Amino acid sequence: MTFRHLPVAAAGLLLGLAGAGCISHQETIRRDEERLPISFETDAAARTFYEAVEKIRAASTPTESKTEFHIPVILSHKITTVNGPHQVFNESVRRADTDRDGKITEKEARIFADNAR
Ligand SMILES: [Ca+2]
Repeated sequence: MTFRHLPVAAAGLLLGLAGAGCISHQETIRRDEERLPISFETDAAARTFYEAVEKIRAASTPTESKTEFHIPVILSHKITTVNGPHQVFNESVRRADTDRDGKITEKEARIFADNAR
């Protein structure tokens, strides 16, 4: 092999490594949490709260985080974590139940719905 064959040899080595098996791993993890227990003072409070939660859910894009790790040619590792719908519900309960008594009153539901985004 002469000096002018070096680029060809290097390219061949890279192709050989790639052909020998670039380890590629891709995974999606769906993460959710338990729904918080909550009660409602009245049916109207529940209806107002749930309508506001749906409004928030429709307006939000799912939370997603990505972890990527690469060693060129040899290893590629990618993890995507997607948060589930209970997180929106639980965050809504925490925002709406302002006195933390485990019950959403009509007033709390109305204030929450007026500020739902
Ligand atoms: Ca309350």
